[in-house]
Amino acid sequence: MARLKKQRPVKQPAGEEGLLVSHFGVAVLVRYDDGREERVKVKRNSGHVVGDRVQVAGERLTALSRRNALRRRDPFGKVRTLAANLDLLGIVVAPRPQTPAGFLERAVVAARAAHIEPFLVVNKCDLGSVDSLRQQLGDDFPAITRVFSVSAHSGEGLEALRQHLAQGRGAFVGVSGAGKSSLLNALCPQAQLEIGELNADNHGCHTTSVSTLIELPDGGELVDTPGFRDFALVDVSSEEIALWFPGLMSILEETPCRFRNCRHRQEPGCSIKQAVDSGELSVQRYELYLQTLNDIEALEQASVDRRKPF
Ligand SMILES: Nc1nc2c(ncn2[C@@H]2O[C@H](COP(=O)(O)OP(=O)(O)OP(=O)(O)O)[C@@H](O)[C@H]2O)c(=O)[nH]1
Ligand SMILES: [Mg+2]
Ligand SMILES: [Zn+2]
Repeated sequence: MARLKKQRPVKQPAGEEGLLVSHFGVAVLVRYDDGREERVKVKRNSGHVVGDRVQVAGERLTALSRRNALRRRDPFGKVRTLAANLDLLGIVVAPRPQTPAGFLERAVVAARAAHIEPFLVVNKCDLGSVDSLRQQLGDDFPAITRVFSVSAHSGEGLEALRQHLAQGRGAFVGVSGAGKSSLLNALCPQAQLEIGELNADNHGCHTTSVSTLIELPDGGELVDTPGFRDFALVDVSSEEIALWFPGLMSILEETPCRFRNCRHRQEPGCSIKQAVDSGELSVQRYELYLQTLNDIEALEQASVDRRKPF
């Protein structure tokens, strides 16, 4: 008779459980469930991010498993995790500084692929030039249920945004200078985050350098993140991308292409190509999709090449 192997007890990480609310590179700030906060040292690039549930035992910090994480690739190709365990992603734009083409689309894809609900925040509504931006976003992102027009300066539109954010844990992303920290301060005056002026070219000055999770007075939590100019995708394969891409997703849901693995370039029976030909999908949107697809395929090919023997 086979002897039953003695089962080893599963080792539980001991310590007090809390939430990682800020990351300073070589230390993190942990908020415990009773509201106390403690700074704990970590190794640089320890992999812990804001939004992680952690256990702290003395100097040792262990991250518990995540439900999701929002990741992007920086211009040097390095994968950056912005925050973990998110319900909502607010993509903040403003008439100035302008948001580069494709930023919104890729941020929406990253959020949807991670099961995070994206929404748009059009900030600086007090500036007269905001109407055309608002109109264009309404046309381009019809599948996004919520577009909030707000002003951190005048307070316009903040009540509706506050109610939306009360649903769970969210994060703001956007280019430097869009007004993410200003909005957080307006939503939660105790936050007292640093604000930076735009430079002479109407660009932000990368004022926020660390992500911080703020508890909102009317419910919900919100992570302020440092601004960046491109949302290059991680976690999304060339096969999946169209399924999440704004404008393409709804067409594919209604009329799937003939081939399940269609990349929507030249394949026969492609409903995306048909939608471009009929004008249902704009050429600019389609080109943004192709550009993003090319980028992802190049990364996939590079990773195949790395695995090849010499
Ligand atoms: N007119 C106007 N200006 C605003 C508004 N919100 C923010 N600003 C200005 O925009 C500039 C940038 O604001 P920040 O809040 O620092 O922008 P940010 O997105 O946090 O920038 P980073 O931390 O660099 O990513 C500041 O000069 C703010 O005063 C607004 O509602 N209206
Ligand atoms: Mg900021
Ligand atoms: Zn197709």
